Amino acid sequence: MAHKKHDAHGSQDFISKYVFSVDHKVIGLQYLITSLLFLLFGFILLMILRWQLAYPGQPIPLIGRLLSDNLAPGGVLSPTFYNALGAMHGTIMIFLGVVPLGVGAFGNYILPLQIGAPDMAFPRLNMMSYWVYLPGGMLMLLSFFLPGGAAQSGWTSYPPLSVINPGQTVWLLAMLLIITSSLLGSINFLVTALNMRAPGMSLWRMPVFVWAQLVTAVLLLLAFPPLQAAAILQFMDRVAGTSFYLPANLVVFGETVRAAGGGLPLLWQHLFWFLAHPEVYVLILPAMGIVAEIIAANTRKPIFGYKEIVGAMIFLGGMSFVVWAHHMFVSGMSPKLSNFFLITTMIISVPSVALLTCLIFSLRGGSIRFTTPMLFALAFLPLFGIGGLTGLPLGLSTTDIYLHDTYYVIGHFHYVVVTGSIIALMGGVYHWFPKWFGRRMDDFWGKVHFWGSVICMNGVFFPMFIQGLSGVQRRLYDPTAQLHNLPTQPLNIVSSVFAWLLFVAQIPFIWNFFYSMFKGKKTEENPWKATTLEWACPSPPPHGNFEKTPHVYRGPYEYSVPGHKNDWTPQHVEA
Ligand code: HEM
Ligand SMILES: [Cu+2]
Repeated sequence: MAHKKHDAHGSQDFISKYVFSVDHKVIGLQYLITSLLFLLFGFILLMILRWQLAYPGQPIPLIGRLLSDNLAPGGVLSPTFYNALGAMHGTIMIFLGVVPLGVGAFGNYILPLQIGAPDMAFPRLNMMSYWVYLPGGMLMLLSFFLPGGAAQSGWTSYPPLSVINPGQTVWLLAMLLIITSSLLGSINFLVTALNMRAPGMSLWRMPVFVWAQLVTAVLLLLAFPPLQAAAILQFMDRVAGTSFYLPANLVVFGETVRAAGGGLPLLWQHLFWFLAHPEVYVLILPAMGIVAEIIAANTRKPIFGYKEIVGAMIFLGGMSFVVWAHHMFVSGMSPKLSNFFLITTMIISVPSVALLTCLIFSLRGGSIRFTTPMLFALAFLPLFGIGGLTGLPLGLSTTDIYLHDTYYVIGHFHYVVVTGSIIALMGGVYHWFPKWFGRRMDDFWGKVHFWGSVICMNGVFFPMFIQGLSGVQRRLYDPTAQLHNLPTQPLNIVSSVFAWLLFVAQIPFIWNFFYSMFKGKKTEENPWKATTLEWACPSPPPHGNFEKTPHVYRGPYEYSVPGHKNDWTPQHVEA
């Protein structure tokens, strides 16, 4: 049912085609460009912050002069601006960068194609998701220029700080928009994957990437409403004089903050982490889906344990709702309760290990093509492994009491989100670029980008484990103010130098991306000789995607099947 009738989609002038578009492909690309820009911006914030960490109290060359006097007097970052950089970095990277990239960009573009659908189930809702996300993101950035400044209470916005710190009101408003956008999106993804599959595309014939998006959508749909509610309550505490989170008789600088009070700061932590733990899987599941697709196409064999991978994803999604308080072991909960969360956390590590093991076994006996996307997928495996394994000591309440709020935690989750999610998403950009633009990215510069990124990422984040183990706290403005931090202070310089080099390593990518978009080598429908349906329509796919609705005859990864003509048999090919 490739729809010839376009009136269902409204007219096709410039604005409705490229700006307020209802086509999932255009919306996917809008998300792609926007989220990449946010990632870059969040990264630049961190490069400024890393100067302070490496050379505490010294003026920042060049940038220091550009910043106004109240942010960086004499070119030296002020402590409050340092906090704002940290908080905004975290918020931007997670809510405006990685999630919109993994779900908004990849999910939107690839999912309908992989299930053989002409578009998302609700194209207008889809457009609205983007047009709520973008203003939300802009509002978030705008807060830097407002009198109160940007949020300073970390990406977790813990009360009581968040209720009394300036800047947080706009942060909350922006979050309400961003959450709304995700909710609208997740409904759309669910209905699309469940209802719009081409004939023959049974659930067990859906590519791993589609499953990953489906589980992700369920997580978003169930986890975000509590945070939405929690954020509204915090907003009320700030502007309407309520006291859901402010404890009674809170004293700041010798003065009692408010006559009222009697709220529970801990309530926020529960509501927040009930979202934010599943969110971790929202960051990583699309990445795993992408890695599976890339590995299948580049080993020329079916991925190992397709059903086990899908089962593990579903189990992971379910379990992710009963582990949240492992972020709160030091909040004074009873040992019985902390044991419950310790045990569920150990259980959830099982499907994660199973998933990774399946992906590693998929390499066995494959005739591997070391293309640029494949290099990213290969790097993902051990590096995400480090991220996952270093999480275990954080899940054990005894060791976490020492490690909590140290740089070890920063090291751990950056291995997960940077050498995990981001590496995979980068691989995905190289993998699907030919589909998006009908042209290829340059392989040489792709490999330069790959090696530069992988080496520098380890250089940035590995030292953090050592710092954390030796007791360096996170969110420190001046690490040298405490004697026990002095021996590891040189590692801060190592980390920062690699962070700046990491930025340099992104330049070939940015150039390659935009150059190839217009001037790259032209490519046909299926340049990787892959089996899934997105490769069965032209590159880039026309409005409505498929000339005629494909019929699906087989599973997603029939590579090197004995007796078949080629070493790949696409899903829509009859025999
Ligand atoms: C690739 C370059 C990146 C570098 C060099 C970097 C570095 C850092 C550092 C040094 C901190 C600690 C800041 C402090 O002392 O307060 C930090 C915090 C954080 N980062 Fe990153 N990061 C990067 C990417 C990311 C990504 C991709 C994400 C998420 C998807 C992320 C999420 C966070 C979060 C949530 C925090 C905690 C912020 C807070 O304390 O409120 N980072 N990062
Ligand atoms: Cu968690």
